[in-house]
Amino acid sequence: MTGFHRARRTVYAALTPVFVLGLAACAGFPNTIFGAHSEIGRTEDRLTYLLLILGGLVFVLVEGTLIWALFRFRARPNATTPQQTHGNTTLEITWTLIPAVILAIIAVPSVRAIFETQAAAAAGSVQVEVIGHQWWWEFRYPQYKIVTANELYLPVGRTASFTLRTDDVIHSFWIPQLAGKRDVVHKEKPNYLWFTPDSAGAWNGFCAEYCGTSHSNMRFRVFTVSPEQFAAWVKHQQSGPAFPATAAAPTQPDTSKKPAAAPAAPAAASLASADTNSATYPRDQLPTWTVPETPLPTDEHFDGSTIAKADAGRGAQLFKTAACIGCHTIQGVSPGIIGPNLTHVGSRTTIGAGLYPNDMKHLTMWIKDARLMKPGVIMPPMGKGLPESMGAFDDQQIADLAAYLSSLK
Ligand code: HEC
Ligand SMILES: [Cu+2]
Repeated sequence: MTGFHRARRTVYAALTPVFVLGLAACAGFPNTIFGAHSEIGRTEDRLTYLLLILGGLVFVLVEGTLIWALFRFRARPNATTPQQTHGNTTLEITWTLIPAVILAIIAVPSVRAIFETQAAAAAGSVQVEVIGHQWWWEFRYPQYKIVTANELYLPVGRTASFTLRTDDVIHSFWIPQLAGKRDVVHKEKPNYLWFTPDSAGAWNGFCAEYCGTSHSNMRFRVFTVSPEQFAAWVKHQQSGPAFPATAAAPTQPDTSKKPAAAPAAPAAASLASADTNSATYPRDQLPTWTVPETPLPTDEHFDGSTIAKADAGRGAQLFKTAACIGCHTIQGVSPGIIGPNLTHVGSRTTIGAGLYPNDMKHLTMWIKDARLMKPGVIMPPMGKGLPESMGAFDDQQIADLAAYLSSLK
């Protein structure tokens, strides 16, 4: 192989990661930070690119010089000692000045971005109070008197202004495709973040600050919808729990197989009344990356045959007298605030902070033994005879409870 060929091969090998990175940026990687869908995200992107390009230039120059020097002054047979120098004022001034100039260039857009992102949010923004809990997210919309969990709805084109607080340890609020991340550090000293989503869609959100056992299971979903859909969602969330349902049997089919394929089945069609349908993000349009595929614990067993016989009415009665009421709010039913508000839990696409799809299969297993499903959670097992159980429910009763919760659209 000639030197030229070898050099060409080296260049190709070096370029491969660059191409891979480039592809990651444009091929719709679900959690990419490149190509953000909000003005704040784009400001952050521009800074990132600038730093990447300038840093890349410095890297190539410095490494290039180093490699050139290694090659040029390599040991040769019979070589004499090269000319020795000590100190070179011109060189030293040059390599002090160049970084100073680069820093000055970087400082201008950095400081501008700091002022831009720290400015007060536009008037008329949607206010959202975010409260981080180990290991789930509470979302309050004070303007609309809505309390919900783990799924955020935002109108496209209107600024969303977040007040970030934690109930326990430090968390960090991050929606890579929209903007962020920002730490959630204190109960009384909130952090702030605002951005204006510019495209409709469903996005993944994460806790980005290690916060204990289930840190990696502390996710959330963001649905950016048209202002009309947002208004419908608000109206729906403000209404009381959907139970008791008027006519249709609230018993839910097992939709665990393929959430995306659901709408064709007649059973699935009855899941959402016309009202909830327009108020929630259409399940058949959920991008695959927002449908969780967390494997179920193999050591938890639930008698799936109980699901077909589940009765939401019985479940509603059970719920009222169970320990659930001490931890969960269902508007007009129970006052608990330790866990997520369940008033409209049936209209969410996931449970356990984005960990599992919200269907009868996962709901029943969650209620039976949440700690097996998600390590470290406060919610105790509710199944009969389980260690530390705060309930003594058999599988049929758990299926009834789950049917009741899924009816709370
Ligand atoms: C000691 C408090 C406690 C009790 C009792 C309790 N839960 Fe929970 N529950 C929680 C907490 C905390 C979470 C959030 C866990 C997480 O995702 O980290 C939770 C989560 C849930 C979720 C998932 C909600 C979501 O949006 O992700 C459901 C459903 C649920 N609980 C149902 C029940 C039912 C039904 C009962 C009674 C049979 C019950 N819980 C009893 C504390 C409790
Ligand atoms: Cu966290």
